[in-house]
Amino acid sequence: MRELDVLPRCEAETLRFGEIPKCRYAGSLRAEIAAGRLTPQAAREMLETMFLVRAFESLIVDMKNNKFKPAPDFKFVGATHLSIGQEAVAVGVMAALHGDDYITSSHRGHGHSIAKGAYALRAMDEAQLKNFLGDPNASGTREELLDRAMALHRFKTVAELFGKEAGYCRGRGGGMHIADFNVGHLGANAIVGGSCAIAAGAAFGAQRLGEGKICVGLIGDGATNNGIFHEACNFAAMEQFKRGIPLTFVIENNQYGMTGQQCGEVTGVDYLARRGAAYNAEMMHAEVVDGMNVLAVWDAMLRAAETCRNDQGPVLLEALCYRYYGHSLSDNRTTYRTQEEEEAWRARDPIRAFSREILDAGVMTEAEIAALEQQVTEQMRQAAIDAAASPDPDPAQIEEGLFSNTSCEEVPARFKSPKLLEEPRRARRDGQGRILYRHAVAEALAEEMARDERVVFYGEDVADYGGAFQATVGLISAFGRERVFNTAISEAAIVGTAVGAAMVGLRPVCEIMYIDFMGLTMDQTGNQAAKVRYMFGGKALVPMVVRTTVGGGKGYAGQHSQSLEAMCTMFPGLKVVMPSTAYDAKGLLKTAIRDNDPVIFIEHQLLYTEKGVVPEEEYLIPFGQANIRREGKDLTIVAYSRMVDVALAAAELLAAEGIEAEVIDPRTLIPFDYDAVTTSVQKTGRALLVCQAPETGCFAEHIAYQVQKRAWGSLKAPVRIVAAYNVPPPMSQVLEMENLPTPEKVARNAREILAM
Ligand SMILES: Cc1ncc(C[n+]2csc(CCOP(=O)(O)OP(=O)(O)O)c2C)c(N)n1
Ligand SMILES: [Mg+2]
Repeated sequence: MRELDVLPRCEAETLRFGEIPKCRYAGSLRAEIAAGRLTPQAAREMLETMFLVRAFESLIVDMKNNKFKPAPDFKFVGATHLSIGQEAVAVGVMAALHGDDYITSSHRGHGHSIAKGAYALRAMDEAQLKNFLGDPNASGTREELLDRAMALHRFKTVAELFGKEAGYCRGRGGGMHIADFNVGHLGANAIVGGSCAIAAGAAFGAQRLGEGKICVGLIGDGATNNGIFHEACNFAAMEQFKRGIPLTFVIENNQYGMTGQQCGEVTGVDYLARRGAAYNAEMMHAEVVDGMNVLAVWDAMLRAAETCRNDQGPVLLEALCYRYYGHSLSDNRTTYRTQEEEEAWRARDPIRAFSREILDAGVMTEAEIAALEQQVTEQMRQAAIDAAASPDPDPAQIEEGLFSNTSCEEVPARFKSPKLLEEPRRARRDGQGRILYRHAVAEALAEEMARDERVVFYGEDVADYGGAFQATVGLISAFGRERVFNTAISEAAIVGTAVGAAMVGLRPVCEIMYIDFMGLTMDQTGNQAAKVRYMFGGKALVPMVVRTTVGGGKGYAGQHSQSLEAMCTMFPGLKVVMPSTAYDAKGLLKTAIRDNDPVIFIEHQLLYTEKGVVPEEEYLIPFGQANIRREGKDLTIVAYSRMVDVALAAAELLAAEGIEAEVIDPRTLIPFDYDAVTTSVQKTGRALLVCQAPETGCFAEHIAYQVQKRAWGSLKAPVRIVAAYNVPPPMSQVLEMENLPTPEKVARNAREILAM
């Protein structure tokens, strides 16, 4: 039972909101140096980093205009989302962070990546710099090592822009999807808003892992209108988190989405910081900052970071800034904004403004500033020349890095002995050693949570209630609300936060009540969970599990009865599991939780109350190993999840007629045990595939193709699929039964292909 009662509270009153500070920073470099908050060296580094960002992006402009060619026959391809004009935001934020804090970034993220890398390197000791250089025996002073590391950082950044093997993501991501996990950069995201829940999950994960790190989610003004932003803000501000999540969203408000104007057109608010009022009584400590002033951004971010480190987050900063160029270089920006507007912002140019501060504070002379700019420009050009000459990725390695194919064999000592409120419950075995499928699910979770403190479990109604299907009853009493908690009805945030939390080292298991609701998560599932490893160069581990369920047969109709597993199998990078028995459910779920890759674990609602023998001793079932449920020589029936029972019943009917069907349950769809199916079809010569999804686009179509590819010479008849009709699941019992495969239907199809 929860600690808090919800009593009636209907007395008359006026709800009030607090104040949101706007552009309150009144400092100067001279004053910051005098106060000891900044050193002259730190100021030089701020200027140098802004020059670096601008030099990198000016290079892109020059390459696009053919004013600069890093190699004689070089042709620049790829996105050109430039942040020229916005450098103070990237640099002010990164200058205020610790080297190992996390960030997420956007499609306009060159500046974030360059500045994050530069500041992380500056914070590294000699051993860390040598590690970054990939040369443990590197010689030289720390200054020399840092110079070399900065040169490598520039090179790896440009190499990624060019899609080269030496780039940060081995040319799999490019400039729009750049990440460097070595320095806490969890990735730029070309899905507008796509990173919001990842940032919230990373902050949540970092807090739970107790490493003192925070996460900054850098997003555009346009991203704040996307649902995932709101879900992520709500997730981060949930009151049940007794400690505030160490998350700061920095909205880089450059006034436009692509061309849609934040103020006066596509939102109803003058300042996006106002949105903080929607999420908690602290209004997420919202603040509007002058994003053209690097010191103002740095000051606000320092305070935000402190708030986060004191467990008082989340924080919402809106930095007002301006994108000098169009959305990309193919947008000449003349149709939607005036020259006067551009000039007014350019007059507040962040680099020129900070150069004036530097002069005024006596940190550098005008000549020194000019020389620094010149030096940085030349360094960038040299990086481009070197990158252009470096090798492309090897086409033979195109598949490399998709999965880590590793699992957690040994739990680090720190997480080995979780604090338990009580011993996790074991289901009572019946006389034959059987328990319910749903109890097998709960046992797997309980065992893995007791094994490894990094395993947390959350979703809608999973805590006190134990989930819509009662599959997780009892977990909260054993593990407490720190590790088992309800979320809001925010499917996208449930999956997205799991991605972020997994990327920083937690091992989240989350629940999406019905697979029908996976549609609401598809960006987080297909564009994020599935891609963060491969797209970022095969480096991330994403040890997360999404548990979800399929139904059918209960009269729940179109939006609660679909079999959408093919919606998950179509994204390379996800493993997809569909257990058909209690034994498999337990062994496979335990494997899924230990797996270091993202797993979509699909349970069947009608199997929850089916019993199966489940040993009390620990066991795991490896992925990619089919189970031959019945041997036979006449035809091969492949079925998964509840359809295995249908196939077995069909095999019984056929056996009565003297037909021996072999029934294979692949158990995991990705990876799929092609060998088991191929070997069987080579023996029987006939393949019948059963699934309860509509025929068009179902996973059985993929199996059919693979059977034909691998066992063509053995086939005596066309491969046949028994699937649902191409209609949404109807409610009427008569129609629903007609729609679903039955033993009779499977047996009839078997007879037909045997007659061919
Ligand atoms: C979900 C999604 N919708 C649309 C796009 C196309 N698109 C790319 S950038 C962009 C504008 C984003 O605006 P904002 O968040 O303010 O970032 P900015 O480009 O201004 O940095 C749009 C619409 C996309 N990439 N992703
Ligand atoms: Mg914008």
